[in-house]
Amino acid sequence: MSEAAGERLVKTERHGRAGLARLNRPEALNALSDALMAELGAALLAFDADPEIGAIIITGSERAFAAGADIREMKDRAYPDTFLNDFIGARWETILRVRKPVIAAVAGFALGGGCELAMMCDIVLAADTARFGQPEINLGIIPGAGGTQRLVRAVGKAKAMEMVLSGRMLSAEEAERANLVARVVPAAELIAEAIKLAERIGGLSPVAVAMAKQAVNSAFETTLRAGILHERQLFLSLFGTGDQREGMAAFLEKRSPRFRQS
Ligand code: DAK
Repeated sequence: MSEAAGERLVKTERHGRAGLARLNRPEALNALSDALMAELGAALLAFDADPEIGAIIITGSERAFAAGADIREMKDRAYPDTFLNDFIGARWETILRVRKPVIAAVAGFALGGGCELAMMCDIVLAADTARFGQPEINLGIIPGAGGTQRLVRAVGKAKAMEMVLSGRMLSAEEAERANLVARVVPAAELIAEAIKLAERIGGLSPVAVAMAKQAVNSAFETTLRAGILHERQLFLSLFGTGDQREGMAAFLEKRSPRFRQS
């Protein structure tokens, strides 16, 4: 719950087969407190377990997707407690347990942990107002939720090094050029576009979608050889599904497929 007014820190909405989780701490630019991360994790796992939902969207406000982990909460932390409880790292990694596709719909600031959260999502859609950065160096720390690793894989060493060492932010346009985001859309259309994308994915074969996500993540996380072997196993196993037979029959019968969605 939010500090003020007993409001939830993460509000959820359903739009057809799209589940939307909206970060709701506007007064702190959606700073990612422990309580917010716990609510976000619970919302994501609930959508993941819900057969009516096919894809998930995380978004923030017009001004900020999230301006990072909560600096007020972090400022008095001290080693070795930081090491022993790892800032409750498990809360930050709940998103990695979600099998359905997760889309980050980013408007405004996505900084520090906010940029890291977006990078943990499967697809990043950016409003033309979005700004991405890893400004931790200004606080005397470095990124701690994957920023030095996922950013390098997304944008390459040169740009990642500049961002991490200097804290410089990227505009939405620069982030798109650098392959940090899939697409930039006008801010007014961000949520509608994200829902359209989530609904499109959510209408496809759930098992094929989950395996496609796993296979692409293998490219990000393993060697080429291991990734290709993983892809092959997933590909072959899809021939044990009704959705493969339905998808191919529908193509040949020139009709829309009716995938099993639960
Ligand atoms: N934490 C707490 N409060 C924040 C905040 C943050 N990250 N960002 C903004 N706020 C608050 C401000 O304090 C201010 O509150 P009041 O003063 O009104 O009470 C309110 O939001 C509005 O912010 P500003 O007044 O500063 O607004 P401006 O438009 O002037 O500036 C800004 C916007 C985004 C440029 C600025 O707020 C800013 O620089 N914010 C901090 C950005 C930042 O440094 N982010 C990185 C934080 S470090 C880990 C997990 C996560 C992490 C690490 C490890 N593990 C699991 C191990 C992540 C670390 C980080 O993200």
